[in-house]
Amino acid sequence: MDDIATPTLTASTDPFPEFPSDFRWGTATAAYQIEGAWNEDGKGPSSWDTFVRQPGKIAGAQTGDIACDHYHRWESDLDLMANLGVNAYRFSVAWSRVLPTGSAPHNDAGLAFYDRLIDGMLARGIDPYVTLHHWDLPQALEDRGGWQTRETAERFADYAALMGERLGDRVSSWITLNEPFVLATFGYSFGTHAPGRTLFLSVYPVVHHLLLGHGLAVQALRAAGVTAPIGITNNLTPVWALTDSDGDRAAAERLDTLYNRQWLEPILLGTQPIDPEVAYPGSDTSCVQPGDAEIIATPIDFLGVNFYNPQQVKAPGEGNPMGFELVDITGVPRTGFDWPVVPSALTDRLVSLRDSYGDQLPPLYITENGTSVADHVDSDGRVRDPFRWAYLDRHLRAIADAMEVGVDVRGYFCWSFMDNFEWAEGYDQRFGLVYVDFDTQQRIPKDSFRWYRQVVTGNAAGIVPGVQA
Ligand code: IFM
Repeated sequence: MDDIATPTLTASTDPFPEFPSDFRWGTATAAYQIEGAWNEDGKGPSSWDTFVRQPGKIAGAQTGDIACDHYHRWESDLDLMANLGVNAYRFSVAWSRVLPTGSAPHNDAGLAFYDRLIDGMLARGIDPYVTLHHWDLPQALEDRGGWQTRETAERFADYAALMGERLGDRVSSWITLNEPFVLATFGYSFGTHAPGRTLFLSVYPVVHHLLLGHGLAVQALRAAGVTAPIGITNNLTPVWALTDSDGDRAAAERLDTLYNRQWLEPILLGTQPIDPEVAYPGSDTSCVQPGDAEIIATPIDFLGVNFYNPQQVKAPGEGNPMGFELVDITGVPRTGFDWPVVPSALTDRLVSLRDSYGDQLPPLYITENGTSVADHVDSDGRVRDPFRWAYLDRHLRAIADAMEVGVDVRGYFCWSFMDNFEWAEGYDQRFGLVYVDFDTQQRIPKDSFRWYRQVVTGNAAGIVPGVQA
């Protein structure tokens, strides 16, 4: 019998902490997850358009062909976002919508979509935070090896330059890559995300070219005249050892390096903490060229942190070449995805970033945080999601705790504005503040939407946000 009940999660009844008056309050999405219109107006195919068509890859054989149909509904979606009261919105550009084959010539209709979207945001008082690459690589580049090749890093820089020239007069902040760890690991190592390659430990060229592409893109944006802040978004998390044994601690160090440090330190410190020959046996390491480390370390203005849950590991069993084994974190609430909820781990992660990197750490933004819930529409038409606003409440308080001890956090972007295509899980995991009926495309603001509106419009200070019907 399971005698340890999973704890429930509730919001705090204490008054909300005060956030700075210039704090950025936002929500986040990504192109493939919401836009739909996968082959309209000259858009070229992306790695995700291809991947979702392979049998068995996505739950229920779902695709992002239509997704939230945001490509056609962007105006009413922005109206709803304005109603939420946020002052910032993080979205991504679909590279193959603006450059159908990944490189010139560009597609005017695709560029015009992002012009309209950005102008629509500015007209509503919402600052555009643009992610250049949230995993949907133009298929033409993937066909030539994708992020395994230096060519993709170079084309990424050309694309960044085009975006800088075209949108640079209106974009508030630029994010080069979203979660390169996830793209390299699930896309290229294990193949559960696009492009579905299974390089396993031979993945090092992908790691290197993603970092290089980031650095080249920062330089290209600057060369295009961009003066707005530029950063990168990493998913960063504490990695706990199950016990204090040497084996478990070595395993934690190994995953911490792969998950966090290998993506941060080349950028912040100019040094790669892994020796690729050791960390990635079997990888071709000839991809590293003289001068690459300097390009990767091109200064950035902020670091985007995506946080969902901590990780726990133990020493690997015999024959496991990964160097760690994941161990479930028990005794805490769990999300719809069955992820453990530990808000204090976010405080720890933010404080340890500051402690580890000191003056070399730029200001931070929480560029994603949120939870999936098995939401449903009640008979009165309302979507009650107390778990979600409790999750947001607890994590915002965790961020305030880190700020209290001096960590420089400038903004928070809730993942996600609306329910959307959750990659290999299809539409089964709902992360939105807005419920989407994917049959009718009806949008229904959830209780958490009203809760978050109170937080962002009151700047959170001193209120105990609740939810009205
Ligand atoms: O939906 C994703 C997003 O695209 C990247 N970060 C994690 C989210 C939830 O899984």
